[in-house]
Amino acid sequence: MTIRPILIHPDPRLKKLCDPVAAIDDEIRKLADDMLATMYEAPGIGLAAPQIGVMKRVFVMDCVKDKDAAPEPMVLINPEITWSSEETNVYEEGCLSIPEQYAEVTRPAEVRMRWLGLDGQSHEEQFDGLWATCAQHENDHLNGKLFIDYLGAMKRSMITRKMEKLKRERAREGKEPGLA
Ligand code: K2U
Ligand code: ZN
Repeated sequence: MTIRPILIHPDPRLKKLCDPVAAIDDEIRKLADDMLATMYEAPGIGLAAPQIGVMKRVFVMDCVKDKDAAPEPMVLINPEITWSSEETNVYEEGCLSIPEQYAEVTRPAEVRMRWLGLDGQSHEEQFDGLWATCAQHENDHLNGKLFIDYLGAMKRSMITRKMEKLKRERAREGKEPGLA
């Protein structure tokens, strides 16, 4: 597996609609493997393919919080939200593509999702708590939507300016080429 560089906002690839996966082949299996490795290394509890510059409808998540518990890596291919609760939850979200910026986002408290697994089978599961928040955050990435898109224009532009500054600094530090 390979740890892949994570794109930093603003980046046009983070705003694109991703393409459905046509077949579960070795390329997709390698992508999922690299995404899980990259997520755990970040560390994060979720990661979407466009965050490493791959415009495919795939995200991974593992929201197990107890570090002594066994990890529960999930790979969701061509995911769809088939139901979401009226009841909402507010969570202070972050994003690996918008480092060190956090803001409260209100989302449905529970969602039911259907997806294709690496096993080629269709899966359907209902998520609540942090799993529901993360699944919706990752699904948004596949549609070019970031958590800052739920904020007011002022706060969003302030965060975007901070990220542009961070990218300029990283470029000046001469980070080895290929790091996003
Ligand atoms: O998609 C991503 O950038 C990974 C996100 C997933 C996530 C965001 C908000 C709320 C839940 C999940 C995070 O950066 S992973 C880091 C993290 C870890 C614990 C709690 C919240 C965020
Ligand atoms: Zn994110």
